[in-house]
Amino acid sequence: MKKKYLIALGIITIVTLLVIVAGIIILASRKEQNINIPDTTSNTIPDEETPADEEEPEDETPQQPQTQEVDPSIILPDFEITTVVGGLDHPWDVDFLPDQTMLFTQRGGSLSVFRNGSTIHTFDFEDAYSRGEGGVLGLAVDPEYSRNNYVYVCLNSSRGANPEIRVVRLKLNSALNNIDERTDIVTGMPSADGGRHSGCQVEFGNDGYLWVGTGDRAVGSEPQDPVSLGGKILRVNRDGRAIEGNLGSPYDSRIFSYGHRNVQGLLFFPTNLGFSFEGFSIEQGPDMNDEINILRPGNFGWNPIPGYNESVPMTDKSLYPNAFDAMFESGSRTFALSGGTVLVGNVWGNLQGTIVAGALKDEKLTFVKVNRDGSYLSTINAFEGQFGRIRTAQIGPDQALYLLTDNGGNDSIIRMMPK
Ligand SMILES: [Ca+2]
Ligand SMILES: [Ca+2]
Repeated sequence: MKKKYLIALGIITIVTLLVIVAGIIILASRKEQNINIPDTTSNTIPDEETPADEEEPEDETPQQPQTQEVDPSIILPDFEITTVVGGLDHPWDVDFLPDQTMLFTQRGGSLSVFRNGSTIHTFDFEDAYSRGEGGVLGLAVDPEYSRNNYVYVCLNSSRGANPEIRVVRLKLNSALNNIDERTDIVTGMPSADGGRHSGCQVEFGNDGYLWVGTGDRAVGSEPQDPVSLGGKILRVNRDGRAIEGNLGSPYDSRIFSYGHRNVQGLLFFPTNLGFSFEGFSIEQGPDMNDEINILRPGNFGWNPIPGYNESVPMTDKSLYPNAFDAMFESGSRTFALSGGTVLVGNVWGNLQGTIVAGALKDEKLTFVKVNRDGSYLSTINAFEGQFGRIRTAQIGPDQALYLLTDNGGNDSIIRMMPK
C-alpha cells in the first residue's frame, strides 16, 4: 500500500510540475504578444496624416523622428505643358503680383507686365547696359506690394561713371503702365565691361528682407574682397540699407556671405514646410561643380587668383578649411545651373519641398531633394533638350512651375502643371 501511495504521489507531483511548466510557457507567450501589440500600434502612428505639431513625444522611441524625414524618391508626374508667352529674347526672371499678374524681365533692357493672355505694358530701361551676361536681370515683387506697389530689378546700368550693377526699386502705378518712382537702392556693384558674371538675382526671404546674389565680374580679387559687393550675397531692407545678422566689420555691412562666383539663383523654403533653414543659392562652376549652397553667413570658398584663375576649386578648402561645402555639386562637369525655385503647393504631393534648378548648357531641369536640416538627399535630371537652355524656374501663385528659356530670338515662358 505504501509503495502504491508513493507511486501515486510521484505521479501527482509530475503532473503538477507539468501543469506549472505549461502555465509558465502560456504566460510567456502571452507576454510576448503583449510586447508586440504596442509595437504595432506605435508603428502605425507615423503613417497617419495628422498635422505635425511640435510636441515632443512622451516616449523616446527612436522611430518617432521618422515622421519628420523626407521621402528621397523623386517621381515626376505627367505635366500639362503650355507656352504662356512666346517671341521673347532672353527672358531672365519672372515674378507675380498679388492678383497673379505676371512680371518678367528681358536681358536686353525691359520689364513687362502680362495679364489675361497678353502683355499689357513693357517698361524700357534707358540706362540698361546690356552686354554679354549683363543687362536687365533679376526681379522681385515686394511681399507688401498691395501696400507699397514696389518691385525690384537688378540691372547693369550706365548711370555711374563706369558700368555698374544696381538694384532699383520701382513704384508701379495702378494701371501698371507707368513708374511713379524709381529709387536706386543698391549701387556700385561691380560690372565687367563685357557683362561677364553679372549675377544678379533678387528675391525676398522669409525674413521680409531683400536678398541679392551678385557675380565676381570675372575679376579674381572680388569674391574675397570684404568691401566689394561682387561675388557676394547681400541682405538689405527695402531702402537698400544693411540689416542685423549680416557679417559686419570688416565686411561691407550689406554682405551676408562671400566667396561666390556668380550667384544667379536664390530660393526660399516657406516656413510652414518644416525645414530648419532659410533657403539656397545657386551658382555655376567654371568647368566642374556647379553649386547649390545653403544660405548662411560666411565664406563659400571661391578665390580665383592671381588674375582670374578658374582652375581653382569652387570651394577651396586648402585655403579656407572653414568654408562652407556645397549642399549639391554637379561633379566632374557643369550643367550651367542658373536660377531655381522650390516646389510649393498641394498639387506637388510628395515633391513639395523639392528644389528645381534650370540648366543652360545641359538644357534640362535638375530636381534636388534635401533633408529637414538642408543636407543632400537625392537628385534627378529631366526634360533634357526639350526646351533648350533654361534660364530659371519659378513656382507661381497658381502652384504651377514656370520656365524661362534662354535660346535667344524666340524664347518662351512655359507653364508646367501636374496633371
Ligand atoms: Ca527673383
Ligand atoms: Ca563654393
